Amino acid sequence: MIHQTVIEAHNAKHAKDLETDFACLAEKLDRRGVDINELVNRAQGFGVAIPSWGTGTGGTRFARFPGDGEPATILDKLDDCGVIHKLTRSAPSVSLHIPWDKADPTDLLAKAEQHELSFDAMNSNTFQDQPDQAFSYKFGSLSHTDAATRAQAVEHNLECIEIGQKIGSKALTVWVGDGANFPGQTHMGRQFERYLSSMKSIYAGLPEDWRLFSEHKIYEPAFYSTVVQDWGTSLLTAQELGEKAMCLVDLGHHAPNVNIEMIVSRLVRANKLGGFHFNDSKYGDDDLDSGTIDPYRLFLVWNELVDAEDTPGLDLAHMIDQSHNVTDPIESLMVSAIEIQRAYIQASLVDRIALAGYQDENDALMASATLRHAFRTDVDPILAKARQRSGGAISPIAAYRASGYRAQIAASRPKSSGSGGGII
Ligand SMILES: [Mn+2]
Repeated sequence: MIHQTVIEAHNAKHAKDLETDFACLAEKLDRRGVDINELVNRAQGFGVAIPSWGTGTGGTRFARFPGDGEPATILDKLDDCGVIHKLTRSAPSVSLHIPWDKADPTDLLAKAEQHELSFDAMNSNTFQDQPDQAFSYKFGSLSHTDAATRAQAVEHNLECIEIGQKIGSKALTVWVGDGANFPGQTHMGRQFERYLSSMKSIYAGLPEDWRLFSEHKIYEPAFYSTVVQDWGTSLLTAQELGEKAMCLVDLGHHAPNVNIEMIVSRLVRANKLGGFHFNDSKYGDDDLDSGTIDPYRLFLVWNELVDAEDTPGLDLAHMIDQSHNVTDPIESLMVSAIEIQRAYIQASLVDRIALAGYQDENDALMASATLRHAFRTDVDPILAKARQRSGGAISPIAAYRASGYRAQIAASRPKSSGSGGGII
C-alpha cells in the first residue's frame, strides 16, 4: 500500500506552488463574486464510484494486453481502489460485478473498511455464460424466449441483491445485451414484454431502501436491435416498474452526436434519473477515459446536474465505467475521477442568474458565453487544494509513480494471461 508519508513528502514539494496558484485563482473568483472555499468544500464533498472491473486491463474483440501486477481477485481490486481513493480522495466507493467479484462478504467488508471504501451499485451479468449455469444466454437472458432461461437470469439478479445487502449496497444496475443480430430474428414487442416481465420479478425482490437502475445501450453485442436501446425504453421500463426503478445513463451508450445533456434534463423532469456511468469515446462505447475526447460535453452534462441539484428526491449514483487498454488502470481511473470532479466544479461556477436572464432575453450569444466562461476557468488549484485538505496528493499521478506501488504489487501478484475482457 501507499504510506501516508509518501503523500506528505510529495505534498511538501508542491505546497508552495499550490498556495501561489490558489491565491491567484481566489482573487480572480472574488472579482466574480465567487468564494473559492465554497468550491473547495464542494470538491471535497464529491465522490465517484470505481468499477471493480476497471482496475484490470480491458481489451477489444481482437486482444487484451495485460500489464504488470493485474489484480487477480476482488480483494486485489479493492486494494487498487484503495490507492485511487487514498491519492485522489474522490473515489470513496466501489461498484461490484457479479459473478466476477464473488467473495465472502466478511472479507469484502474488512478490505473496504481498511481502505475507507463503501460499496455502490451492484452489477449483474447475464451477457455471458458461466461454467456452472444450466441455460445459455447466447440468445438472450431476461428477454429469452425460454421461460427457464429467463428464470435463471432473474434468479441471478436476485442473488446480486442478496450479496449487495450483506455489504451495504443500495442499488442494482441491470444491463442486458439482449437483442437481435438480424431483422426478423425476434419479435420486438414480445421480446420487450418478456424483458419487462422479468424485470418485474427482480423489482419484486428489491428491498424497501434499494433502487433498481436500468441501463440503456444502443448496440453491441446485438448488432441489429437491442432490447433496452435508448433512454426512451429505459424510461418506459422505470415508469412501468415503479418508484424504486430509475434510469442510468452511460455516456458511451449513445449514437454519435446525441445530446446527452438533454436526456439528463428530461429524466430529471420525469424523476427517473438514477445515476451515471462516466467515460468518453471517439467512436465506440466506453473506450476512453472521462474527459479525454470531449470535456465540454462532460461539462454540459454536469451543467444540467448542478442546475437540478436542488430537485427534491434527486439522488444520483456517480460511477465510472470505462475500459483501459494501453494505460495503467489505476492512473486512468485517477485521471477520470479528477476530470469528472473538474467538470462538476466548473459547472458549479456557472452564473445561473445571469444565464437565466440571457435565456429570457433570447441573448443566445451571451448565454453561450456564460457557459464557456465557466468551462474555461482553470479550477486545478481548487481540486488540488481539496485533495490536500482531505489528506490526498496534490498531484495524484506524480505521487503514485513516486510510490512504486505498481512494481510492488507486480512482485506479489501472479502474471495475468491475455484472456478475458470486461467492458459493460
Ligand atoms: Mn455502463
